[in-house]
Amino acid sequence: MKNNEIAKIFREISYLIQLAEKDPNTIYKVRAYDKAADVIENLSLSIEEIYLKDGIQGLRKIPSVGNAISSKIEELIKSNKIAYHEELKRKIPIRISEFSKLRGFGPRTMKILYEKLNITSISELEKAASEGKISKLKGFSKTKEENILKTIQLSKQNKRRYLLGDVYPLIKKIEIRLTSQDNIIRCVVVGSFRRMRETIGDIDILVSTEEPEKVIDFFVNMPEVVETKGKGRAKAFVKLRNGIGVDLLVVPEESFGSASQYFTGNKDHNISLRNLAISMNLHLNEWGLYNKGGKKIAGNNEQEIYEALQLQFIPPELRENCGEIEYFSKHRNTRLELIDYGDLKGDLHTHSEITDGTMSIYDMALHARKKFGLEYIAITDHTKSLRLANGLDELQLLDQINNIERLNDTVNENSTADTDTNFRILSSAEVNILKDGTLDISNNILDKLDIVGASIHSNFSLSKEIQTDRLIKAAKNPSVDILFHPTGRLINKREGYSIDIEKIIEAACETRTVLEINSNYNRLDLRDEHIRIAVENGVKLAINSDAHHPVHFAYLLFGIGQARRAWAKKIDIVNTLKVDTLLKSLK
Ligand code: DGT
Ligand code: CA
Ligand code: CA
Ligand code: ZN
Repeated sequence: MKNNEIAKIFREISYLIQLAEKDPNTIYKVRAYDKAADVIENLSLSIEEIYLKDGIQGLRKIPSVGNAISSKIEELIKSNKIAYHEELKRKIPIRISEFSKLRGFGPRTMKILYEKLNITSISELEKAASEGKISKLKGFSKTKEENILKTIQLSKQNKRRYLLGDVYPLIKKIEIRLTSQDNIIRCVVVGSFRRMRETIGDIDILVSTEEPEKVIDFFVNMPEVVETKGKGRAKAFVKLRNGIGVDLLVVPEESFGSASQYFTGNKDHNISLRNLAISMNLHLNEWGLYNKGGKKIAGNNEQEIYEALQLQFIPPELRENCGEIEYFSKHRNTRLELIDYGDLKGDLHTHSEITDGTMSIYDMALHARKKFGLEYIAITDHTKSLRLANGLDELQLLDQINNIERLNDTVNENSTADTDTNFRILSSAEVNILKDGTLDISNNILDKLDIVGASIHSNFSLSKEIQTDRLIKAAKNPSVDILFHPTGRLINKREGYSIDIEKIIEAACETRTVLEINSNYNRLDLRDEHIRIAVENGVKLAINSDAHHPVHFAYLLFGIGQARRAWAKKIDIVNTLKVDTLLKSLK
């Protein structure tokens, strides 16, 4: 029995106690089960293994696991159930696992619904709500009833999408683990992950092997797997601890290319590609590309499939059916010099501990250079009107310029002979754009900085017209080189302030202001369609991490993926330039 299954049962017990027992002392019991569930869920060692090795004594060494809990665990491992849990379930026949997926149905609400209306399942809840029975209960209203119906609808669609950056490390770990299996010939994570979409619905993994059964067995038994939803001879579908689903597809080696093409998608790209094949008297599916006589003419790798269809290889990020098939068939011999994952030489948006970052300027620089191979970073600490982040005033900013000048010597003194280029810390700031479009630091100070970024951190709800003018005014400011995270959106959390993005792109073009692609995976701002408009209008872009800690330089990967999806070329991105050329190219 896995840790999270044990934890789930303890949580159910806690929930049921709150429904069933009237004794006020039960609160301690409830807390004990909740705490144990938390600890067990986050334990890296397997509870079952601890028990098998050290028995009940071993269990008691786990924090928050005392005599009562440890004997419950023993009971669970030995008999696969806990008598107390079964007894509670008999008393209260509510389907807890259904309600735990719904927001707002804690034990207190459920107790009322159960006692007054005898509701035990979501379908009963839905029925009662649509018959108007819930709004009649004390403490409930018509609005509450409508919200219940809405919540049920949403949970039915179950459209949770995961942020790429939240699942990226986990997916890479699984990909590497599978790739290193002896009986797996090739492995690639396909689907939206390979296309570097900003959010991922589910993970799709493709492997080729001569031992499908063994590979599938290995896959469904990985430690991250909490539930096997389906298992066949050539596929498996599981759920991971964090809730995301994974499809595993197993193909013979000779179909690996066509299958990776098919399962990378997207669906519309596939349909267009298949139609192109048909127009050439060919047939394309996940097993291969076939001619009229049924003979397979390609399938081992993607390259040969695209070639046989008289196309250049189309990078996965571009496979969105947004003109890529037409483009790559017309331009078979010229390369689209897309921005690539190793192309960035610097990062123009980083924070230090002086404001809301967590490391010294020196450490940020050192990590950027040593761990991420960058040649320069701009320290863009916040300015004074952002008090929450200890924003710098004019004098502190001038101080920082001097400090950075000195640090530039230190950084390069300590460098080893194997680094031939000098590292450069640029003095900069993330200046606040005030409500009226002016900045909170005067231009004569800003002009002493190497580079200036400006962004909005307040007054998000102005009208579209005023908000647009506000940003345009900032772009027209001769001291402002870059507009940081231009729309202010947070994926899945916040729409961003309302602006006319085309007008802002126009203003950026006229004033030669750079627009940022903020690589923080919560932002990815600008978004792909806007980047594409910017690129088409000759506006330059900067792909920045907005790092508040050195590990955040890793976010640059997501910004690059975003830029590629939007067809941005290396020459469109200013921080692919060497630092001197970059500084000369700014307005
Ligand atoms: P997601 O999971 O919502 O983030 O997006 P995808 O693109 O990963 O979609 P998913 O997981 O449903 O399917 C993976 C790929 O398999 C998809 O990108 C294209 C291919 N595929 C799935 N269903 C179909 C289909 O009905 N027709 C075609 N041509 N391809 C499909
Ligand atoms: Ca998927
Ligand atoms: Ca899928
Ligand atoms: Zn920032």
